[in-house]
Amino acid sequence: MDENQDFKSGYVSIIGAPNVGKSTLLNTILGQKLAIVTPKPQTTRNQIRGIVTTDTHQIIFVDTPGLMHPKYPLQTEMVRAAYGALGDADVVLFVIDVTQPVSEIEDRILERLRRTKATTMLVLNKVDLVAKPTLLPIFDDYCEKFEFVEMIPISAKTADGVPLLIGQVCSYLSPGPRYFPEEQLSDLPERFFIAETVREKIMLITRREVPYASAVVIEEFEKRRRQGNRARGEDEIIYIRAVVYAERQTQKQIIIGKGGKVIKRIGQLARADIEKFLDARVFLELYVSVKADWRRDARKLKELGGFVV
Ligand SMILES: Nc1nc2c(ncn2[C@@H]2O[C@H](COP(=O)(O)OP(=O)(O)OP(=O)(O)O)[C@@H](O)[C@H]2O)c(=O)[nH]1
Ligand SMILES: [Mg+2]
Repeated sequence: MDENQDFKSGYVSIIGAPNVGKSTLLNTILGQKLAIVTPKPQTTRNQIRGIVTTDTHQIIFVDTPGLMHPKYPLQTEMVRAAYGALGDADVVLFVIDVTQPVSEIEDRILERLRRTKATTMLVLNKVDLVAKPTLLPIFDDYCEKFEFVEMIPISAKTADGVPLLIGQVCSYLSPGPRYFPEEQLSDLPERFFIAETVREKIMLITRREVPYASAVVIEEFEKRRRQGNRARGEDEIIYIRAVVYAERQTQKQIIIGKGGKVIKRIGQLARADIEKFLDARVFLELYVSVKADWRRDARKLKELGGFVV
């Protein structure tokens, strides 16, 4: 805990419709990839906290699943995780995609925001894709709808406007303690990020229902020394065994691919990212298994653990 009276801290929740760029924004703010990002909606399934600490402040940014009308229990949990992030928030960043028209779900989110006490900012994302004048009617529209303390155009992808956004967030924080040690980037375990990295590659490579029917569980995560070279630190390798769950046998076959081609590619891509993330050499073993209709089954959702808060 920091005793300094000038030190400020707080929780900042990032919420919005699916695919608007919430996870990209979290990663850009942190300067490191923490949350997975794909062009497909409903990529994020739980709250992901990323911590920024400086000499003067500590901000805990909370990325959340994109809000939608839930159709099955996994989605119900996702919506709960997203709205759950409003409870503790000192500041809420309501993110919209300026290339998309306002959706019905966004009006619903605004209704919900009216009932919270948090200071709310509108973040107009993806401005790299549009000409500046197209933003004016969007500002006008949202001005009428809600009393945002700030409306900030950004590109989470290019980082344009992001330093300004962080500065604005800081100006609304109150004096508070340093909740986490200064070098800590997240309160989630490494295993979570490893599972998410594998899931990202599945989401990127597979199509239709398969990305949504996949879950990843890390069964083993162990540091091992390679035999014969015990003296040298670089001979340490991290052994990871992960299981990919599909809902059906046909999906399992798609994830494995002909002669194991697809799962091999998923493994190669994931391993490269995991090695970067852990800054270590990694041996990644992937298995594919079926857990019938796990998205619709509360008990199975719990069993798969780790991906719902
Ligand atoms: N051009 C452009 N693309 C962006 C920007 N921000 C995000 N994207 C892209 O938008 C897509 C969705 O980004 P995500 O960060 O996964 O969006 P999200 O809001 O976290 O999505 P969910 O987790 O599904 O709710 C990805 O293809 C990103 O690369 C931006 O500022 N500019
Ligand atoms: Mg996301």
